[in-house]
Amino acid sequence: MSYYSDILGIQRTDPSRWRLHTTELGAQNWTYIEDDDQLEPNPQSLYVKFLLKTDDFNPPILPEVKTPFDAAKNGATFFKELQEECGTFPVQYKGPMFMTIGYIASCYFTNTPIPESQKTELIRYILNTSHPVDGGWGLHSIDKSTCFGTTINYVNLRLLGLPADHPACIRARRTMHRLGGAIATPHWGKAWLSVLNLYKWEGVNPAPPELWALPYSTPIHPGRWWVHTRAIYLPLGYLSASRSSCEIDPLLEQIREEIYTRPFNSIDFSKHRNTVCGVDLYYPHSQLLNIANWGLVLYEKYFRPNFLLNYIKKFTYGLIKKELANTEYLSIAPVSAAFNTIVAYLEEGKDSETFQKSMKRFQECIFHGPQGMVVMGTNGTQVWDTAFAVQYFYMAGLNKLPEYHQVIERGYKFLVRSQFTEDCEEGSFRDKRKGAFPFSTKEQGYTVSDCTAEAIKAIIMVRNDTQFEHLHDLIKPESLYEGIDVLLSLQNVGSFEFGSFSTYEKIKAPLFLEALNPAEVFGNIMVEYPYVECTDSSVLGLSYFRKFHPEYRKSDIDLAISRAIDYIKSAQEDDGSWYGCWGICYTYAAMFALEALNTIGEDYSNSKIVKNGCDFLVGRQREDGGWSESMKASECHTYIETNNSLAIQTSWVVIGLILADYPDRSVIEKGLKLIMSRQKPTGEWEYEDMEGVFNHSCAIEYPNYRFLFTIKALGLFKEKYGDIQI
Ligand code: LAN
Repeated sequence: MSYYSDILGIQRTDPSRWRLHTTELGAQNWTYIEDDDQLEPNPQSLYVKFLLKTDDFNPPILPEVKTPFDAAKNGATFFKELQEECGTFPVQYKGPMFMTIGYIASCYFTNTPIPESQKTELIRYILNTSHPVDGGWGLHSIDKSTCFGTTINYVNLRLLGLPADHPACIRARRTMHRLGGAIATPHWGKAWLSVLNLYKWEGVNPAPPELWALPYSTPIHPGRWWVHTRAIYLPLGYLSASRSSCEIDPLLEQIREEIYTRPFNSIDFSKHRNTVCGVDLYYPHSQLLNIANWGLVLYEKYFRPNFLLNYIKKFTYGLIKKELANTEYLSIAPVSAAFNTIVAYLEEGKDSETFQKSMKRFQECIFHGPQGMVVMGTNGTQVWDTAFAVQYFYMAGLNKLPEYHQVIERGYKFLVRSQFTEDCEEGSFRDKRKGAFPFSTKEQGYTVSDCTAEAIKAIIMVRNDTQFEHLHDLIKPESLYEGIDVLLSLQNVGSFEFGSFSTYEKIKAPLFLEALNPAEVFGNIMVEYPYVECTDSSVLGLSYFRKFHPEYRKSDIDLAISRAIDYIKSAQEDDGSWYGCWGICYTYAAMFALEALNTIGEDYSNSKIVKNGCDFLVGRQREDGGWSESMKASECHTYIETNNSLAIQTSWVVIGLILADYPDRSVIEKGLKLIMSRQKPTGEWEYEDMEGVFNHSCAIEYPNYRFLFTIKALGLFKEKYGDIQI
């Protein structure tokens, strides 16, 4: 089955045997066909051939490009082939290097075998992403080597079967020891190592599940935290309070002796709760957190009565069950999914439906790609990317050409199917979601403000198009009203960050709670924050809805939009920029802000904010007409470029400038030329650099952006100036 690649000596599987299955609701699963007879009856999709660069992927050379619109059409012709029948555009949503440990640890803990083909490709991905200089790994795939990344990925390799004397392990071990050894790994690393019995729980800062039993009115109640942090600390609290670790075995004994700079038994772990490698630290502990931890350690050691521990375990497991029910056993994202799976195993056993289903659905987060397989940041990007695809085909005027109708139709149908039709279980600390939309799939179950707004906008575009009259009734106006109700309910109108929108919920606790952020490697994880991009998208969705449905809650929507616009204006920095939290970085946020301001008629000629926003961008145009920003910009909150211009960042700026009605067209044309120069004769744009980020420190790829935003930029130009040569 396996053969060795000639150059690197890394074992790999046969790319022509992999198949990707997508369901009506966008769930993605990979299978490897071992049986030769099954190959022909199950042909490989074009997307898989493209992704894995199989020998038989030969896209046609498209007509020569003369105008920006020609480039948009060629791009769309290539891109449409990547769509699945269910309407989505799957991608390997990779970047974070701390997700795979969850899968490996939960399989190891529960004695669940990993299929050989998957094992081979998981190893290959880790080896292919090791740092070229020192053989370690970072928090994300383009990071410097950190103690966290290096330790957990070393453990991954060993548990996946790579021998300790494999050259990659030898190099990684050297780097790990240089960074202080596993003792210096941050909180989440210590937690995973403890689950695997490679570290001791007494050396992990407490994550007391008792917090869940506080009255909800307490500002630090976890139900008020950011949904991800809450979801992770719920099962982590359970596991750390019950000191759960898997059984020790000879392999683990060996690893124990490999990952530290001293013999395992000579380490007093309780002294190392706060030992964290300096290279890893993005958000060091506050004094407040250190004091709280000190008190909690004493409480756990001397004062926590057994009956309370048992009660709280039952209580938290009840909440985990609700989370699993609300997400069809997926959990919000893979970090908590892996912890939840282990807790389900401990509570209900290996044969239980809860454990089996969680384990099965975890597979949807594991995605193949040219470098191998990896656990992604979420179970996909389905709704977000599809909403953009449908919208941008309209904005680029591609809806007028029949060859693009199928893409729009499939995308629209998928979006309609992805709307939430059920609310969450009572007592889940979740808000009303019926009518809203997620980032990935309906089954994942979490409302996101901007995803709701962008999906509603896309759906309305198709519903207004007479060419698709036969599809209008797939969704009733009342269902859109429900979505708008949820969106309006998400605006921060209390005492926090008035007028803004956050990601999944309103801000529910004071922002200074960040002082209790225990994770060390991320910023802004404790509570919801105001996000300018989420606010911009919400304005786009609301104003588009208002235009076509003036019959519904018009005055509420007017008020929400004007409050949101005030927030967007107040979020602009003195130099005219907006800091982007989910894309890299200022170029991303500027595009959204300028588009939102455009919807209320503000442009370069009549708005100082828009003028300053444009001037900030134009002042940073490079010699070749493009723009570029590096992940460092997100980390350091400063505009920092990369060596080369980038097609995506250039598209973001061009879109912003076109929508702001920037008067000097030559600036825009130079940008467009750069975008066109990067397109291949097949219509494709290739990967250039990281596009996305989260929590200020972790980079993540959005592989569809290189089609979505380029097509939008090129098409918007043609819609404004005509199909002209530049
Ligand atoms: C995402 C991906 C999408 C993203 C946008 C829709 C682009 C954004 O506008 C709102 C926030 C959201 C939904 C988002 C939130 C955080 C996520 C889920 C991620 C960046 C993908 C992975 C990340 C998740 C938190 C990773 C787990 C790690 C933690 C630090 C908790």
